[in-house]
Amino acid sequence: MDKQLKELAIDLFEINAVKFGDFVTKVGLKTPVYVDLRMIIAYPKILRKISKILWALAEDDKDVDQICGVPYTALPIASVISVESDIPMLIRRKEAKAYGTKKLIEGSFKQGDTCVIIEDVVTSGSSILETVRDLQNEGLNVTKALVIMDRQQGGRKNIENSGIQMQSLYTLSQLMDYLLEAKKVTAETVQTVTTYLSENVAPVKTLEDESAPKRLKLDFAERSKLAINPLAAKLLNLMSQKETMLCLAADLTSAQDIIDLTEIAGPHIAVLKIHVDIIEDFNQTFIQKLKQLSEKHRFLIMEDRKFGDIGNTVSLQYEKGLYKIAEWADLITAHPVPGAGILDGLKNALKNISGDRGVFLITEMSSQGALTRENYIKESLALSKDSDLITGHVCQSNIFSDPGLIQLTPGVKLAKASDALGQQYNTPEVVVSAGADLAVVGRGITESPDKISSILKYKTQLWAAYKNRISS
Ligand code: 5BU
Repeated sequence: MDKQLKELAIDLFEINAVKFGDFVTKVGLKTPVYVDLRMIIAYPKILRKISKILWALAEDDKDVDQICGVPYTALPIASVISVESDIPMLIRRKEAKAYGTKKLIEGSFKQGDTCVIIEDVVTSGSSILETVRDLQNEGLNVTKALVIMDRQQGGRKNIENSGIQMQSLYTLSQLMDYLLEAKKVTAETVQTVTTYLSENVAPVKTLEDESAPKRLKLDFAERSKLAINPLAAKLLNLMSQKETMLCLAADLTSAQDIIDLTEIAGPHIAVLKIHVDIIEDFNQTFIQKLKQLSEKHRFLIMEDRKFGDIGNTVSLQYEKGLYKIAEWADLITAHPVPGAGILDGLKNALKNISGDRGVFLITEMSSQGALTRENYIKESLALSKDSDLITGHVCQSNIFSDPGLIQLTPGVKLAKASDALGQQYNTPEVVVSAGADLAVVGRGITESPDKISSILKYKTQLWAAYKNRISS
């Protein structure tokens, strides 16, 4: 396969299907590399070769009933695959016909038929997701997308988050490596493309219903009216009034250090997030001081406890013990892994608590190799639909559309980076365009020599990105 891919990479370069320079994509973004596979119909040998190699990716899938190419570039490729594999093909119209049958999907199929999608290039994945939505609406079971080029700009994640497997012949970086090895491009061009890829992430796309109110397009004040959980409503309101999306992760081990930092940060944050079990001199006076500061500066307190046990145990952990978290933490975090029982357990601990409380479900983690994927994400989102305790989800991308829930995204730093223990960072602009409503910043602030100026930097950059998100 590797040898074939190298040869094909050179073929594509030679026929000008991969071009380097200054281009503008169909959505108006600048790019130094343009992949345009439309002209392969002028090269039947290459068309046959690319179709054969692409279909080889699905060789283990014996039970494919239908193949669907995404118009237009992938249609000839899908046709060749269909003819060679003797599997029928479907075409999704871009618009339903105004006359005759008004069918969106052309071809012959029955409910439950499995269908593989064929696409040429994936950037945000939106074309595939639109195709999946229409096929699913017709009762087809879409399992997989076979793609020639993954531009590595977020499309794979968008597609996989919607429960569709994606396999690609090339990532853009692999293609660049092959072309460099064949001396078709210079190391400088490879570097330009690498830098471009690291700085340009496509917007997050989901399978959501286009007619639903758009979480990312509504402002926080509007959204507060749509929230079911009272703390989600309160939080969205205070974010709107204080003009902040900052959740400060005060991961310090001395109570006084946390208080000192909170005194500076209080007016500029929406949430103060702590890990109570790392504080070496924890005591109730510390909690009283925090509470006073939270009232004075109008922020909420989150204990990032990451509850994850059976209902009975989490109920005890939340209410009892040394920390008595339920008494003072407005918000907590919980893993959905035990199932719905965890929410019943947490609710049970609130029997004697008069104030409002909220839970952020940890639906997707920020660390490298996190196991929170596909079905897990789907199931976690489903849990939140049945509970008024849920304030939102901890996640990395726009995986839910309910405007009354809040997306809390950790792993935020002014420069894209990672730490030595698996944490992965994105910039404020990137996380907000990926759907973050609240951005968790820890060491980006706690390790800064000038804390107030970094607090203000994060606050203003996040807010500018949010303003841009709701207006664009
Ligand atoms: P940092 O210093 O900005 O890396 O701190 C991030 C904080 O967010 C830290 O308190 C983590 O425990 C927390 N966190 C996270 O980083 N990633 C996750 O997926 C979840 C929580 Br859930």
